[in-house]
Amino acid sequence: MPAVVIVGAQWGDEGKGKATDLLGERVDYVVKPNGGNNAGHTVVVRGEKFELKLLPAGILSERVTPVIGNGVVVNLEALFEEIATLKSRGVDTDRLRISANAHVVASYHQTLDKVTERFLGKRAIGTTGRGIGPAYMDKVGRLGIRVQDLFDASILRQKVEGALRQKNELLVKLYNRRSVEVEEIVEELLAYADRLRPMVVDTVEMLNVALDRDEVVLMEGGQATYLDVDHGTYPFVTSSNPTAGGACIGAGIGPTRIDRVIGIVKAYTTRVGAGPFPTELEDKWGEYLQTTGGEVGVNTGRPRRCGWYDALMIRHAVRINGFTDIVLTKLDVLTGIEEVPICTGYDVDGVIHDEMPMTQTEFHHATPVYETLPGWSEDISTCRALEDLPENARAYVARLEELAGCRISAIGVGPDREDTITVH
Ligand code: 2SA
Ligand code: GDP
Ligand code: MG
Repeated sequence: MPAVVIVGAQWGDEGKGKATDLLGERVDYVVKPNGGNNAGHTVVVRGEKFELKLLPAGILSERVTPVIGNGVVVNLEALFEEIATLKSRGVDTDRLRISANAHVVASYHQTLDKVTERFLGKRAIGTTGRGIGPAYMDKVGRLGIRVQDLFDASILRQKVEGALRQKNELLVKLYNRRSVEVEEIVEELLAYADRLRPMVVDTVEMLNVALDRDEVVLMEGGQATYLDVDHGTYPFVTSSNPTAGGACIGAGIGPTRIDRVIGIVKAYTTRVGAGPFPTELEDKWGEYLQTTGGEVGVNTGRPRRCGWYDALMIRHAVRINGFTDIVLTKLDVLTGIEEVPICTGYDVDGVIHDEMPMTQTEFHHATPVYETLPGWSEDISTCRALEDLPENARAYVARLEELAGCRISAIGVGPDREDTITVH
């Protein structure tokens, strides 16, 4: 298996971190292709909990080279803070490599993220406030600062000048904020240049040479399919492409080198931030999933909105990403629910849809049509084979597989590395 992609199939927090960590034992490189320190992965290794924000989960596997790809936006303060925290817990972070083409998130990006959200008021996206959107806007608008710019002070100064000319107009005239000085930003960024230098390489060459040697490269998508700026619930999305195609771009690996695309699917649905969510539960069951599943944002501490499994979303995600298989996570959270609903259709103003509707307005107005399966009450956290699962849990998994049109190759039954069923 030369190149493998991991993608979240819903709105994030499906358990991509744990899936990457599990595969980490068999891979040589783990690349983060998109996003920044808006991501949040909780990985539990033999009872010890690690929370990763900017770094790829592969950093926890000793034999893996973790890579921050060109498609990532890097907040340098957050980077060195996370490195220091991991180091203090005995994790070797010296293997980390960063693309020279990755963009930098500067303090003005964070300011802009926060003031824009405030300005939007009721229409706010509910971003993580980490400056991700403004940094990607600058990248596409050709006003971005790249990691390599930190190694040439005069180029850096020119680029910061160019970016701030436009930002200060916005900050002062529209948002009534103070203007940002060029030297302040140049100093802020240059302070990291010497420490950054040894980690920065041509990651595209490094990864493609590794693939030529038959080494295994895993691309670990941040966020998820329905937060994708093209395929997600726009405008309630992040500003990158967390889908499988985006992984190729963000890592510089061609699609022909990929032979496995793994979709990470939670056994129910969650979302942080604003935006439509047809199966959202605002009753005791929503609270039940939130509490039992420990559904709280890793980065921002926001409670995640919770709802039942939505089969239309997953089938569509299988298509967008070309999943070869699915890892189903958090099945254990459904234990004890007498009847488990699965959304198999949407009622949009009296019209029944059995596939994702074409327009956002229809999605906003969708009322879920449920099919209900009998639940199970047995503790499944110690199950390690499909045969160990109670019959009703097996039937639930089989129905999800059928509705998705894609094989389920592993099932999560608890947060620890070991709490996994591999399906043969
Ligand atoms: P942004 O900050 O511009 O990327 O926000 C835009 C939308 O994308 C959502 N988003 C996320 N959704 C789920 N998990 C994410 N990571 C953290 C976690 C989130 C946290 O793993 O828990 O700590 O709150 C993540 N990152 C971005 C965001 O909620 C907006 O809807
Ligand atoms: P990511 O952003 O996709 O990596 O997911 P997060 O780490 O933000 O959220 C997933 C949460 O579920 C984490 O707290 C994991 O430790 C936990 N988790 C992952 N898989 C399982 C599972 O199968 N069962 C349970 N109970 N928890 C899990
Ligand atoms: Mg997360």
